[in-house]
Amino acid sequence: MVPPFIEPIYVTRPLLADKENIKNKIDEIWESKWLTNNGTQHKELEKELKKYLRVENLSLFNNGTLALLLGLKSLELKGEVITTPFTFPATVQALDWNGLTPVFCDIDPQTLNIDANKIEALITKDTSAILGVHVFGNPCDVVNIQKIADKYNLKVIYDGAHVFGTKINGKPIGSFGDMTMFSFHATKLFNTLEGGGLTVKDEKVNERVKILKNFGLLGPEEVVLCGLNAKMNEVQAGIGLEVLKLVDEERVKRDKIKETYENNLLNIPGIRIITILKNEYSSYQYFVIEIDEEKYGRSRDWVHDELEKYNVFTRKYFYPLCSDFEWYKHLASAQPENLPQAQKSVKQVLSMPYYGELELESVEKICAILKKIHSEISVDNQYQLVGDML
Ligand code: T4K
Repeated sequence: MVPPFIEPIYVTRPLLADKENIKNKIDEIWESKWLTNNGTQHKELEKELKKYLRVENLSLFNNGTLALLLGLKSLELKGEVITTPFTFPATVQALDWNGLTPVFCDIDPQTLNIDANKIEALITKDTSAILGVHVFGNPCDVVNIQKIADKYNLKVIYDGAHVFGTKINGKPIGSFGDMTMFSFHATKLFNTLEGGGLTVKDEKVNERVKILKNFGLLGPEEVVLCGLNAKMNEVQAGIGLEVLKLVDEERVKRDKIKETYENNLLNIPGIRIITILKNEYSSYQYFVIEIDEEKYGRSRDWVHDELEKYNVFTRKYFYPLCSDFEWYKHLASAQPENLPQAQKSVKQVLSMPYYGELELESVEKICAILKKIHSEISVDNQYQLVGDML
C-alpha cells in the first residue's frame, strides 16, 4: 500500500530567489523612483539574458504571449501560417490577434513537434510563415524547416516558451529561424513572475519590435506603428536578475530528478519518456511521459485521476488540441483525420511533477504508484484470463 502524499505535489513550483535579496532589490527600485519603461533593472536583465542565451538581439516583454504576438506583427505577415495543433493556446491566439489563419500540420510521433515532412504539402499561395513550437524542450527539426522556408521564401518563427537555455549541437536555440519567443512565466525554468523575451535575427525587425511593445512610439511626439503596451516593469526585471543566478543550480537539481524518474520508469510497459535530452541540450522545463493504454493497462486520463487520489497533480498539457477549438473546427487542416498523430498523442501525454525542490523520494514514490497501477492490472488480467478459460 502506497499512502497518499500529505502535502499536494503539483506539476511545478516556481524557482524562488532568496526573500532578503528580493527585498533589497525592491528597496533599490524604490530608491530609484523608476518603476518601468526601460529602467536600470530592465537594461541589466536584457544584457545578462543576451549573454545567457547567446543572442545578439533581445527584447523583454511583460509575458511570452505578447512577445510572440508583437513578434509576428513586426514581420508584417499576411494570410496563412503553418503551425502545430499540439501547443498551449497562446501560440495560435497570437496568430489570431494578427488576423492570420493557422494551418494545422500533424506532429512527429517522437518529439511531438510539428512534423517537418508534412509541412510542404500544406503550403499554398497564401502561406507566409511557419510557426514551430519546441514542445516540452524537444527542439523542432530546425534544419529541414529552414530548407522549406528558404525554398518558398517563408518566415520562420519559433515559440520557445519551453527551451530557455537549450542548445542544438552547441548552437543556442534562439539563433534558429527569424525569431524565437521565450516565456518567463512563474512556471518556467527561469521566471520574472510573468514575462517574456523575443530574440530576433534582423536588426531592423528588432527595432520595430521595440517600438511595437511601447505603443508604437518612436519618440515622445511620434507614433509610427500600431503597437501595444507590452513592456516588462522594473520589479519583474529585478526579480529576474535574482532568479537568473539560480538557474544553473536548478538545472543540476532537475537533472537528478529526471534521472530518478528514468531509472524508476524504465521497465514499466506502456510508458515512454518524451523528454529525453540532457545537459546543454535539455531545457529541464518539463518531464513528460506518454501512456499507451493497451500496453500499460490504463488510459492516461485514468492515471491522471488516480494520481490525484494520492495528492499528485499532473497535467494533460496540451489537451485539448488547438485544432479542436470551436472557432477553428471549420478549417480543413483542423479535421481530425488530417491530424492522426496529434489526435493520438493528445490522449496519451502526461506532464509529471518536475521542479528542483521536488524530493527524490517523492519521485520514487510517484513511480511506485505508477508501477503498482500496472501490476494490479496485470494481476486482474490474469484472473480474467483464468476466468475466461474456466
Ligand atoms: N507557448 C507555449 C508553448 C506555452 O506553454 C506558453 C505558456 C505560452 C506560449 C505563453 O507564455 P506566457 O504568456 O504564459 O509567458 C501554465 C502557464 O501559465 C503558462 O505560462 C504555460 N505556458 C502553461 C504550459 O502552463 P496553467 O494554466 O497550467 O497554470 P497553472 O496556474 O495551472 O499552474 C500550474 C501549476 O504550477 C499549479 O498547479 C501550481 C504551480 N504554480 C503555478 C503558479 C502560477 C505555482 O506553484 N505557483 C504559481 O505562481 O498554465
